Amino acid sequence: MQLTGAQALIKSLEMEGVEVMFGLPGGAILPVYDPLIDSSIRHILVRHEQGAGHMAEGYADATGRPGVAMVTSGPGATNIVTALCDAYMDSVPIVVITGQVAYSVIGTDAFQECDTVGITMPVTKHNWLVTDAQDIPRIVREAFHVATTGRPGPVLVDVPKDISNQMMEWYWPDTVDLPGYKPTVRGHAKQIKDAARLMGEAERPVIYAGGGILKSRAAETLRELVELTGFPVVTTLMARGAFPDDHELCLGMPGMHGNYTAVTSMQRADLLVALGSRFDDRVTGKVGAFAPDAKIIHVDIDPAELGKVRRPDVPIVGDCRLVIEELVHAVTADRSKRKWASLKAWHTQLREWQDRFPLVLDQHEDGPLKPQFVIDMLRDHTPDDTIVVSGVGQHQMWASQRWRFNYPYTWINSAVPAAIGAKVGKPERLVWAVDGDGCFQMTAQELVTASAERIPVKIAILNNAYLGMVRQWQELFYEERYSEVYLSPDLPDYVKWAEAMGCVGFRVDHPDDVVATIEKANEIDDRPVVVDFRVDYREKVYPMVPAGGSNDDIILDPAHDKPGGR
Ligand SMILES: Cc1ncc(C[n+]2csc(CCOP(=O)(O)OP(=O)(O)O)c2C)c(N)n1
Repeated sequence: MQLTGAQALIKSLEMEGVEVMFGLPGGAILPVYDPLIDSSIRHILVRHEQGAGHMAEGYADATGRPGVAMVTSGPGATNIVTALCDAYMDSVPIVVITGQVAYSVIGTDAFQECDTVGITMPVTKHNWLVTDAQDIPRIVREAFHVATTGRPGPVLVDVPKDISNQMMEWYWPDTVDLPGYKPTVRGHAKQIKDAARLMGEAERPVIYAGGGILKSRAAETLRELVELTGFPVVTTLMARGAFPDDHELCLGMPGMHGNYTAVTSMQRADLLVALGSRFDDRVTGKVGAFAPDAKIIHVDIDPAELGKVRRPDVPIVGDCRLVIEELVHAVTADRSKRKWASLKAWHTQLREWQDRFPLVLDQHEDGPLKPQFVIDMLRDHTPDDTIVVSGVGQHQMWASQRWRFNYPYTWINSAVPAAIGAKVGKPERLVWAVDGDGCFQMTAQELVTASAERIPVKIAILNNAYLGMVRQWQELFYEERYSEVYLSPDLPDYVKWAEAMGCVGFRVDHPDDVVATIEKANEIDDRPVVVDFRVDYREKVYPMVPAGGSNDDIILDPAHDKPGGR
């Protein structure tokens, strides 16, 4: 069967099981948008290509399936670079198709030409410039394989316009043959045994669970290991939900804005079992002072992670789920041979820290409205499996700290567009984005997309009239010299803006109205909702470990003696 390259591309995406893609057309990708009309694939027309990339990420995070985005050459391609970089840093499997000027004119500064493969090389796991339409099915198969196997990540396929128009003979490759790419998925038997031995000797162990648990769909297996060993678990920002917050062995989020117990348990640990985590600087603080007495077992699918920041005593390359399964067997065998160290004193110590240093809530009846209170009310008045999506800043840290994540795949970053992608992938779930007023202004135009496509996401703006997290740093570390962080509470008018974008808009500035408004928003199912919560701009995120400081120097909320829940 003879097809054009463009037809072959769409057919290849269908063969890969793609049901939905996010994109925006232009000259160089026009040939591919034509056969899309006859395809089963749902296309969601975004208002800015960055949105397409983040939507693909949100879709991938929520469903575990790769997200797909398609954009044109030049500015279309450069607009999606932020999302590619984000997906690369967060190991999110997305496949991005870009149009390119005709292969015959590449290098002539043709209209909307840019070196997309060159620009995106450092922020993709791999990318391809297609030079022959006959290669398209093979390349698409390889692209999905590379994006979703090993350490997942973004890939990009750049398709010149003349290649899209070129005829090819259709085929679908049965297998993928990439001799240079064979990720190791099973842990080394001796290392697994060594790990079990170390685990049996530990008196103050902590499982340091990272995003790799979610990427490898290992949440269930992790629970088995925890219940077998009694080891407490911290879940990093990328791993929130990988282990249920309501479990008695869950300590919550560690790191710069982690809670006292999670941070201090790692500092005092004699063993860290790092599972799919990368010793990020936001977790370790000053590396030289991090967990000084801890031996390290480090499990990661990416060999480059092992020893990158901290030298492990037992390095294990492999898929987290498979390695944890192997660890469960090894631990069971080891425990049948000898008595493991008692964890009683450690558990008592952890409980004492939790009781002494809970997260605080300082909401007065008459206001001002506290952002932490809004998060608590959202948490308490939404179903347990609600998907929570966040921007970046104070609101993100409060959401991550205070939400009780009891289901995996319910915590996603990158705000409005990622929320839209998540809702497309999981239409039966409630999706709430918790956003800052600064972040909202960066990607809000995608609410037009959500309205047009009837994707009923809900957005809670914690409107503190500032780039709050930056303001917090200027207050604490630049002697309250506030430089370019003021935004204004009512410019823009978020309710009017929401309405102009086809959403329902609400405004809340008193604590008494929070719950009723959340409940009203939960009821709306036919369009997006935006709630402008006017919150106290003076609130800061605590606890906090100053950047570059030791985790031992954690600063607690000055109000920590006041009543509040963990
Ligand atoms: C694209 C981008 N630009 C700048 C920053 C730096 N930054 C980190 S947090 C933050 C403040 C965000 O303000 P807002 O969305 O209002 O959230 P808040 O901290 O007030 O909750 C900024 C600008 C960033 N993370 N990303």
